[in-house]
Amino acid sequence: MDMDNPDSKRKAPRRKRDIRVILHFDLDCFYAQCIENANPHLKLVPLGIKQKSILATCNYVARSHGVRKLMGIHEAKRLCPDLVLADGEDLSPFRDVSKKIYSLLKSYSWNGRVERLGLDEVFLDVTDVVAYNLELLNHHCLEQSWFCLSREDPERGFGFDASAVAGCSWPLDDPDPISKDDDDDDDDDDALRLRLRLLLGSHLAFYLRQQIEHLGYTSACGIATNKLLAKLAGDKNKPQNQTTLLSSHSPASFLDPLPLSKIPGIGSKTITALKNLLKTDNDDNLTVRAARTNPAVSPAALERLLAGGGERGIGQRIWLLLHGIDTGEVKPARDVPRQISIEDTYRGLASLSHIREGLVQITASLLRRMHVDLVEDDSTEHVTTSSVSSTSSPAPPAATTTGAGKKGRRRWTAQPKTLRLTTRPYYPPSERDRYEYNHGRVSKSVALPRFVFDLGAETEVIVDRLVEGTLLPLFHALNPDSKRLSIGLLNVCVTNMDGGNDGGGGGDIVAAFRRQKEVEEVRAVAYGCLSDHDHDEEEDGDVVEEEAEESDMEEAEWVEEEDEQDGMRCRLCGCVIPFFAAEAHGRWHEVGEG
Ligand code: TTP
Ligand code: MG
Repeated sequence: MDMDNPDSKRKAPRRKRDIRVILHFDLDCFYAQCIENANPHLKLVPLGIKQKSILATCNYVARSHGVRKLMGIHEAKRLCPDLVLADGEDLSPFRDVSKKIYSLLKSYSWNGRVERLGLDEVFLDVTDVVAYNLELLNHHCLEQSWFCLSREDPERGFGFDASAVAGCSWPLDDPDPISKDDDDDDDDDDALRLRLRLLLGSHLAFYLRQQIEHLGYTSACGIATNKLLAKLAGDKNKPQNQTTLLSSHSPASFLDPLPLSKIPGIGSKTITALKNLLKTDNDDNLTVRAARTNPAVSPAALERLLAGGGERGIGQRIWLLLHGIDTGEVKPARDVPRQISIEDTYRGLASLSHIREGLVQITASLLRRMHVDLVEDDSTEHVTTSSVSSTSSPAPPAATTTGAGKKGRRRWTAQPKTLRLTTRPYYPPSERDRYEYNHGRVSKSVALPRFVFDLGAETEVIVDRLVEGTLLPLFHALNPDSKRLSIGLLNVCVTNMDGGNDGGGGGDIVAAFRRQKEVEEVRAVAYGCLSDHDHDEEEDGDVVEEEAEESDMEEAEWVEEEDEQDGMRCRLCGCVIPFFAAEAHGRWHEVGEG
């Protein structure tokens, strides 16, 4: 592109037509549905799922009373005095359901491109399934079509009416895609085929939502040609519905009315920069259209504004997002999480014995979680064969029980290499206004000791050894002044999986949230300076990384909104979250890869 030519800077991006069909599933009021299924009598009453003093979510009966996700309990009770509260602190049941639904969707994928986002969202790239079925369509009898779910078994599938889209579509008044005139040119033929693909995608989505319902869960779904549009389309008709974004219209016209903050991948830094450029303070009203059509906004201008942080090409990336273009692939299904992290918050732990107690509890949960997620029965005894696909790392060594062996042979499917401890001081409510949420949050990472992988050892023994030998020394390194302790958060995380398939890939709207540059900027804002701990590396000897692998972090990163006294914007998803809800929201991101 000619950066100096003003015309070239403002041209709408030219692109090859995206012919993919991407589905984005989002479970309705997920935690609430999990609790309702365990207690069916709660289905008809307003239900809120409580985490500390906020609602992680609430069912749609409660929403009809004005109760909302992330609302303070006090406010929710005021709006709906009959609200029934259920505890949502233990995430295990939600994880279990999440895994079931993910596995179900994965079982329908031919190309293995099935990507989770959080606990209740899944992207599926079904381009191949749809292309196969497009060839099978009998255009003379569309109403009685058959959708094949297996290339091998033609009888595995479902009947459907291919003369109409399943569920809602956008725009509503789209003409029947197959009633176009025969004298259309090639471009129109392509457009027609793409619309048919999306129509087929809508029927597959409908069928899959029914399968999820057989497990007891309702969902929303968006069907479009890329991840960005599929996610946003799904939001159009929630709950219990789906929306297909038909491709005959420019994606920009679909995005135009949305506030910029709704666009995944456009974070608060970009919005602030755009506000400055457009000389407006009101970011609530800053729509995609306002940004896209303003003559001052161009890829080159965006690059100049935003590239200071070192990310080259960011101007073009944002420009494409404003036009609804997202080339990010749906990542191949991962059998292991990227990291496992457990944390708890406290009202100022001041003594080492309490800190030890906290670390023991967290580490025990972490170990339990590792055993659930990373250990499998090895009935085949082909212990050298990894069940996890990995191109870069060798398979982890198989581990077997050396004890009584009652549980049979078990093995690690992946082994994390790094252990990270994070702490944050406690600030009493009276002081909270003075500090950012993450003020004082510090982390330190070391190699995860190998004894953790001994499947024959008693859990308590491993936990004690890890706490005494590794975590407490890390804690002291992070908090050298043991006489003035007041700890508000402890987080223990294992990451850097050996044998895991981390999906890789950049240039993706999800990956965009995690760019190292942004994380570093946030840290600079949040902590001021981290260099206090830089020299610890030598002193500790076994410390291998300082603030290691931040680009890997799944944790929510916060930016306090300068103009927003009662909230802060999460850098991962762009949502403005009230201060009191920030912790739960952060935790929600942290379990996202679980
Ligand atoms: P969402 O999909 O955002 O919410 P939801 O499924 O409850 O409701 P919706 O029908 O609007 O999709 O998040 C999924 C679950 O993640 C939600 O049930 C609770 C949890 N969660 C948190 O714990 N903290 C958060 O900040 C958010 C946004 C969600
Ligand atoms: Mg949901």
